[in-house]
Amino acid sequence: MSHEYTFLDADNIAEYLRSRAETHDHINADRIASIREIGDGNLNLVFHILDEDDRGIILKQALPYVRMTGDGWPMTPERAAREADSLQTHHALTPELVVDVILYDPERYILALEDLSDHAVWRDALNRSERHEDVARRLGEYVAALAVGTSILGQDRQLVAQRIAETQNPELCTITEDLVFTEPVFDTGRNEVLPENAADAAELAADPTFAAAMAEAKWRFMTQAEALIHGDLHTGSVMVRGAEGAVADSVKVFDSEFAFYGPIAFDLGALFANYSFAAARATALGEHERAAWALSLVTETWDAFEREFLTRADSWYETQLFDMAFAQQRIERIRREAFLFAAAKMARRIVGAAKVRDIESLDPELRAPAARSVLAAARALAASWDSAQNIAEFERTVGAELLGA
Ligand code: SR1
Ligand code: MG
Repeated sequence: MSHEYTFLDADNIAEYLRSRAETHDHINADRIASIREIGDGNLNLVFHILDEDDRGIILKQALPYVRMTGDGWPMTPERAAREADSLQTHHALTPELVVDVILYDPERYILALEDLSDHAVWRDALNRSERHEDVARRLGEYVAALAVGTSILGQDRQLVAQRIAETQNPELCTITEDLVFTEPVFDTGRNEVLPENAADAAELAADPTFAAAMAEAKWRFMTQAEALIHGDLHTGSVMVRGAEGAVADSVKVFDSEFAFYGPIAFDLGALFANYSFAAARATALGEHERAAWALSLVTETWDAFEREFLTRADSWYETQLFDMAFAQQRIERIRREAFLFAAAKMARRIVGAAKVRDIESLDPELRAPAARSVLAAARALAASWDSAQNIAEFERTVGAELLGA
């Protein structure tokens, strides 16, 4: 495959920074002290650069293929433009909760981002059995800010129509449609599980209730252009800073290259699924109190989302037909859909191509039962999402499978 732009590497980064005036207040390109490639996601190159005065910057570059698999899986680098646009839009709505974009270079698909190296990726912290409090609440408020601030609830419909057109992201959405909804049911050759979980994966794929739920989830994902959502809001897309066991003193969302106008509940479902992985891991490690804490994050995020959404409903764009009763109805539908999307997200990370370290880094004798419990929880949610009456039902349904004896 031929690539028409130069990839960043340790030998050309100083020259790149010198050529980009926007970065000069953040780093001295003539006094670089270190360059580290820190990308651990599935798609991109990511570098952390420090100068001799300890000032830092992040450079992130989209490759024209999926990094996870190499150039056998081409992928548009235009996703970097989607990421820059969504980060800037979301940052304007909740500046304290979204990483700051210093520059976007559309010719080389490079984002320069504020240095968050004093933060930890939340998934990594969770996997070290650390607790950072109040992160889940802030993420609920973040989702509500996007839900109102980028939709017809908070903006003029002409502007929203224009934004829907500008933020189309079909190639990245197709990844989600395939990996998250279709492939857990219909393996195209990318699925993989431990031999001990082969029967669990087969039962999932043969479960007609699960398949019908995935059809419903995929349809809603593809048709409900509600708000400019993050699109991949797992615990690896969140950075936290602060002492273990204490309230986080900073929370930053990043990595929104999957952003598009989609269902508000998709971001909530992603968070709920990832809290569930943390709970399954804690149970596997015998950390039962921590497992219950991880699952309780679902209610913490939901309550904050609901509170913030309803607060914003008081003064949103149209309050005649879209009154408080309407807002309450939306809330109920979003809650149910979040259960549905969580079911999809839980199953895909167990059987599908891109997995999570919460489960993968467990020893096989712990991993197989943990994976089995997550699949059982996904199936239970898929069977009950449409009749769930309150958020406590998530913890009850999923807890029955994940929290063990
Ligand atoms: C080919 S990309 C695989 C996955 O990585 C991202 O984090 C998304 O979740 C995507 O589905
Ligand atoms: Mg990502």
